[in-house]
Amino acid sequence: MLAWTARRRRVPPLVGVQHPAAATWREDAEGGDLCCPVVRVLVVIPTYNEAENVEAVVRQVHDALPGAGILVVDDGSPDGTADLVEKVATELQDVHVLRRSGKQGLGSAYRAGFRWGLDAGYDACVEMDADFSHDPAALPRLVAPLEDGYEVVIGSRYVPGGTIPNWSWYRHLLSWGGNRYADAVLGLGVADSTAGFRVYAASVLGRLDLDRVRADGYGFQIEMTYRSKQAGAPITEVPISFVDRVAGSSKMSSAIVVEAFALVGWWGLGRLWHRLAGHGDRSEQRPSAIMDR
Ligand SMILES: Nc1nc2c(ncn2[C@@H]2O[C@H](COP(=O)(O)OP(=O)(O)OP(=O)(O)O)[C@@H](O)[C@H]2O)c(=O)[nH]1
Ligand SMILES: [Mg+2]
Repeated sequence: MLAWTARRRRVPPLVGVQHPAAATWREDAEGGDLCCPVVRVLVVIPTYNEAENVEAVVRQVHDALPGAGILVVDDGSPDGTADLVEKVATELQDVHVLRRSGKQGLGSAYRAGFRWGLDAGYDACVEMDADFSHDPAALPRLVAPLEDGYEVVIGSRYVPGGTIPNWSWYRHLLSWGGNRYADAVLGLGVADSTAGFRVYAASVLGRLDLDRVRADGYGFQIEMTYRSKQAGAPITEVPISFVDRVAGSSKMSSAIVVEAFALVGWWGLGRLWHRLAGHGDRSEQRPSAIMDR
């Protein structure tokens, strides 16, 4: 953490996370000598009716990772969320809004945000909710493993140190059960595959073929984990505290839970078929036809 801060100071315009795969070598502004490779991080925040949260979350993300870009992907929120972000963007550097028409789902918003980030040349994209369930102060810890060559970092509630302080027993059961189910069926080897606070290196996003990712909500997080694993990405989890939103309303629905359950079952069948056909465990191979159907 200390080292991370020190490196960031050497290269002020960028988030100075060392990354073995990073192609960008920057010249030290003062000395003129070659400095460490740095990763340009884009924090992607999907929003739908988050007027009560969005300005504060953008400011806190900016404070936590001053060199990072921020992209809010808003689906035409009737409450004026996008306008609020545009106002903050006149004040803070590297803050952007991607306006889309109509609510198109969380997965679709992230896919659009990742494509935007890849086109703009960022080296890593962070996924983060706008409702303060994901603490902006945890961002430096979340991006730090990029230094060690990890391509996917998951902010996990189910590794030692991870907590969910104020959930009902019902939400606990749903989330924990969903995770165990996805792990058992898909062999993910990850404690929290439904977590939505995570980082992807651009290298893995480029290998994934985002056009083929189809799920939304929890299913989207599981699918991205599965596809990342198949793409051979080194994945790690860091503990986070996940708190329930205080302002605004949840967009979670039973349809999102059913979609995740059904898709995991479908992908699991594909995995089983692949094994029975004698192709071994396909959890680290290219995505199957069954997944893409
Ligand atoms: N662009 C876009 N953002 C969305 C959409 N649905 C939800 N979001 C945003 O995605 C983030 C997560 O949504 P939440 O409503 O908090 O859902 P959740 O975190 O899965 O569920 P809770 O635990 O109940 O909060 C928030 O920032 C939402 O504003 C959508 O269709 N489009
Ligand atoms: Mg939420």
